[in-house]
Amino acid sequence: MINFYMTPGSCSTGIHILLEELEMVFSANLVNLMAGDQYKPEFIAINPKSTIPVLVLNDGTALTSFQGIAWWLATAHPKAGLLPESIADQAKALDLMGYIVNQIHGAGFTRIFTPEVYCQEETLSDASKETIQKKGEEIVSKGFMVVAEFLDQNGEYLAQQFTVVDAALFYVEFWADKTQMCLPPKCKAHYESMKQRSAVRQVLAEEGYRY
Ligand SMILES: N[C@@H](CCC(=O)N[C@@H](CS)C(=O)NCC(=O)O)C(=O)O
Repeated sequence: MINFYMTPGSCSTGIHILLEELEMVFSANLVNLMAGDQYKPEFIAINPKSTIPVLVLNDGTALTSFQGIAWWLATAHPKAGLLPESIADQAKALDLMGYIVNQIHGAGFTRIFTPEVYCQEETLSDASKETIQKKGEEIVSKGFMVVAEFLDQNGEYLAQQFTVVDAALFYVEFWADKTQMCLPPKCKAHYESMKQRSAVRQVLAEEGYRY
């Protein structure tokens, strides 16, 4: 049985969506990041990076990054078309997914959610917190503007069809929604269209969100 380590409403939501899109059978393991489950020895034994998402395959291989898992899911299930067809288009898709995961999430939202990580002060002052979060908001806003250029007016998909990159874009759009940030119109359209997909609706319901 494939084991999926996840936290509701986090970046693992994007992988959860891909698992449901593929109608995969898997065991879901909740990791409570707020409680520090990611630093417990039993989790470190699976992923020494102390991050989710993690997908442990049937042979025991642990995949420990959004991009690695998304690539494995798409490549192991070629008929599902979760990556574009040509190698050049696949490379472009991975390029964009890297930008979403590393820049919009890693550099942007991380500053907004955990400003203390970016501060040397023992106790984070309100002013420092605000400065770090403002920088995070700038990174996120620019990131969405860049990504919006890859969407058409309907904002349906980033490539010709639904791919793993749409799941990555969805989780950062979801965070923008939750933090009341403005999305460019094409990203907003993409977000709304993603919420119509049955796999997305199922995942949001399972993770405790109502739409
Ligand atoms: N670049 C990583 C990002 C993973 C990541 O930052 N996950 C966050 C949750 S959204 C996490 O596990 N944070 C726990 C921590 O940093 O303590 C990936 O591709 O999976």
